[in-house]
Amino acid sequence: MGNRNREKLLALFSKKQGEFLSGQQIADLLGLSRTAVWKHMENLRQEGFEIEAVRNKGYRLIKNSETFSKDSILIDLHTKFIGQKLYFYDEVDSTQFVAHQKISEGAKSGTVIVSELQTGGKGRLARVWDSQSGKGIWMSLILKPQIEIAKVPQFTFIASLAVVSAIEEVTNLEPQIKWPNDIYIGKQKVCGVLTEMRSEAGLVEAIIIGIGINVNQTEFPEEIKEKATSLAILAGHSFPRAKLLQEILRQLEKYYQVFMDDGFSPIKLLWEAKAIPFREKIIVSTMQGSIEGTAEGISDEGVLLVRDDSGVRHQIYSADIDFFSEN
Ligand code: BTX
Repeated sequence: MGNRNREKLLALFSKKQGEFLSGQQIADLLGLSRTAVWKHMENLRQEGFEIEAVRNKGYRLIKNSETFSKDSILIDLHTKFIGQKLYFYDEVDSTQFVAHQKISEGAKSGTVIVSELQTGGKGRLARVWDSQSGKGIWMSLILKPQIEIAKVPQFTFIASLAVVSAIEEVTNLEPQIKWPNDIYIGKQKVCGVLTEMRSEAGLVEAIIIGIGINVNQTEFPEEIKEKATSLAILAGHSFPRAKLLQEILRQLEKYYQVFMDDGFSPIKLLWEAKAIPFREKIIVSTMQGSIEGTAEGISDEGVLLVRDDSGVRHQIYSADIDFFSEN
């Protein structure tokens, strides 16, 4: 099927939101023969779209496909800009790398990169992010807000909040944010967020938010099988990834708008309600070493404040904290 016609057809269905479109209407609008329309429907069905055909009424799209594809994500996304430009790959090294390339090529704010498989998925500090094929959501979002560099870490809060809200919306599970960039359910990790930045002459050129969610895995590699879990393992059934991804993109757009309109304060409040509370006494491990002290919470700028035992207050942007060892 010609790509443009297929996109137009999906856009038409999306606009009609479940109503019937007659074969003749479709043929006229797309400038195709009735036979060509019929062929397009067959192709879409083969891809997993459920299309109902009724004599004298025409065709309608019953529900979103269970398949994970560019079309199944875009068809009823209804965002203003986040994800409206979407690149979908079968395999990449890391969606973060692709995002960097796309920025160099002039990608617009809101551009999203998704891949079925990452061969070099990465976490913070060059750690490996296990990105099995066909099971998870591995995505990067490019944003180009005009903000100071100091505010960039606040985007990890926006992203975590969006992911938690989306998981809550689509599943019955209760995810929680583990500062700074992980999402846990119970004591196991289901998602990691990696916020990167491109800057030029002291200004933010682009922010790249990488999100990895374990959705339908049933097993994990030995090294992480204790600490990692998936939504499917916890719920006992799999989830349609396109639906979850759509919800994530909508929530990202919502909280991004809140941030742009009203700043970090409302994000911080909402984030705190979804976060695992800090233990009073914590050990914070950073690249520079570890600090033992009292957690004083998140500042109005989004940094963790820790007072060490000699009374000195430290501002921590990113670190590893053990939240669970005493339980
Ligand atoms: P992080 O550094 O906080 O966490 C990385 C650590 O998490 C690893 O060292 C490992 O112990 C554990 N881990 C690895 N894979 C998984 C997994 N699938 N589930 C649970 N735990 C795991 C977190 O970094 C940020 C991860 C961002 C991943 C996304 S995917 C799309 C985008 N592209 C890309 O390359 N990275 C981001």
